[in-house]
Amino acid sequence: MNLRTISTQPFTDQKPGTSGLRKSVPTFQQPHYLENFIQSIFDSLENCEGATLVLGGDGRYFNRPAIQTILKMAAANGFGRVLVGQEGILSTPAASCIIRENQAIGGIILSASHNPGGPEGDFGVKFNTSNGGPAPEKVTEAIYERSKTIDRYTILEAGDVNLDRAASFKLGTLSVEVIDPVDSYSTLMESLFDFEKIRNLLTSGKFRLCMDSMHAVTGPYARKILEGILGAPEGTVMNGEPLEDFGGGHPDPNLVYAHDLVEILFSKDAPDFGAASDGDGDRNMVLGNNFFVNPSDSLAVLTANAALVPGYSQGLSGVARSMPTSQAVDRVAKKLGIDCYETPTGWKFFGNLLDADKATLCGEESFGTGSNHVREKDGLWAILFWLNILAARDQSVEEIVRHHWQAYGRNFYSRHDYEAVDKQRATDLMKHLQAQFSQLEGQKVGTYEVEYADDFSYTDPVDGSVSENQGLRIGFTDGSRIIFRLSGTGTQGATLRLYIESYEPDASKHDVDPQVALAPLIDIAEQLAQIRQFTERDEPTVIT
Ligand code: VG1
Ligand code: CO
Repeated sequence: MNLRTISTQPFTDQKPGTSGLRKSVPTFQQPHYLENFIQSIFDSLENCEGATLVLGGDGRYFNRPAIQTILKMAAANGFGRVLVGQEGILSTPAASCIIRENQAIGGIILSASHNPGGPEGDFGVKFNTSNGGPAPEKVTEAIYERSKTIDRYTILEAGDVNLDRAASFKLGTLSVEVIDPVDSYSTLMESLFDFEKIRNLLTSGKFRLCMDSMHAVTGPYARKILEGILGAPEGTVMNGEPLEDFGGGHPDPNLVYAHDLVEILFSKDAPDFGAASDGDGDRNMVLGNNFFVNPSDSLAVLTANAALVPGYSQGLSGVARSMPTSQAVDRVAKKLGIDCYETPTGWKFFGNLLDADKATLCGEESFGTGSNHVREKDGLWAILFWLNILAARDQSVEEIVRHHWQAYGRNFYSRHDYEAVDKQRATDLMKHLQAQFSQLEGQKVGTYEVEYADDFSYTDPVDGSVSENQGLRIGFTDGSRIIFRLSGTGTQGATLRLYIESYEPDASKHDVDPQVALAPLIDIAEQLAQIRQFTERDEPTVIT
């Protein structure tokens, strides 16, 4: 075996963000940059000797060379087996599923999720632990600490492994198994949902579905499950070929970046159901015929209808949502008599709740929903959940959501993103806002009265760990909220996220455009934070 130890110097910027280490491709292509981070992951593991590792990515530019490097490093670091997705493909939820099924020590997922790809785009490395979930903060901290002092890495000198077909190879003492990326995942989906009911719906001739995989990782998954197993007509999945640059788009399923799908669903002869997923397949956007489902509402609807889905018909142990996600699901939890947890942004905070069976369903306002079937949010899972509900209720998406609002009231909700603004100015905005907090409590702002103004801090109810500085929030006495956060996934400057929520029990007012319903709160946000002045922008980049 030709093992080589390469001496290296630390990079100072390998601190993982909300979801892994994300940097531009040229940053990752610097000599030793990827290797340093991978070795830091391996060094922070207790014992990788003989262990199983799962490896794959969303197919973006640099995915394949990175996989070859990681395989050779895994061989040199004593791993026993690496399960790698064919052609280097594994969606984030599928990787989570495979880690759990094979009692792997963890997995490395190569993705910058919704960030654009290509030679000048972004690349990313996420590490998931043996429960299948994103590494918790204590693990990412240990990796970061290691990256600051690393002075060598080990790698096997060997030829590249052929990733194009399912087969097994030896790299030194390491077994490399190239596996079908879809198989285990689709079996898991079949165990949760009523495939027969969904198949009947999709082949009835009365229901049309359109799925946009945005040239990202879910193409092969959606084609096999929706068109293959469930019988949807060929062509149901659009942009189903994973491309290294996602066809030049942002693989971000929202109203702005998934415009092809939005156009189809908001046309005259629109299909009944539209869905899109992101770069690595963990997010979902759901649309009805001329109708947008807000992700926070989606979580609430899934929770309220879970009894219709075989995998959840036994009841839910609890639900969890990230802090900025609307409180729509809280109302459902209350009615069901189950606990509802509020966590910081990022799926890693749901892991303990799921492992301890305190929550069954989880969700984030950023188009992320998932359950205890894996330890990641899961785009196709959410789409199948919706299809199962639609098949069981025989109503349109719009009818289901409107009934939901009638029963629970409507939580008007919107997120405004100001992307790639100047970092210093964004930090100054947050400081300027926070400086007002001590005087805000009890004060009247417009017609609203401030109940609390704070920096969100979370104590994990399972292991007691504390996560501070998770977003500035201003809560009003009527339950409305304004929240400010700086993104932890962007790679250019800073991205400011403003989240706005209000509650309307009166069904006759549920038709109002959220931007109109929330206008007074949006004005207050501007008044308090001087967004225009600090960001030097007249309007947000993306409004959801
Ligand atoms: C964003 C979302 C957050 C999500 C994270 C990772 O983080 O707001 O809800 O968990 O992306 O999702 P931030 O720090 O930019 O707000 V993914 O699909 O990019 O792995
Ligand atoms: Co993602």
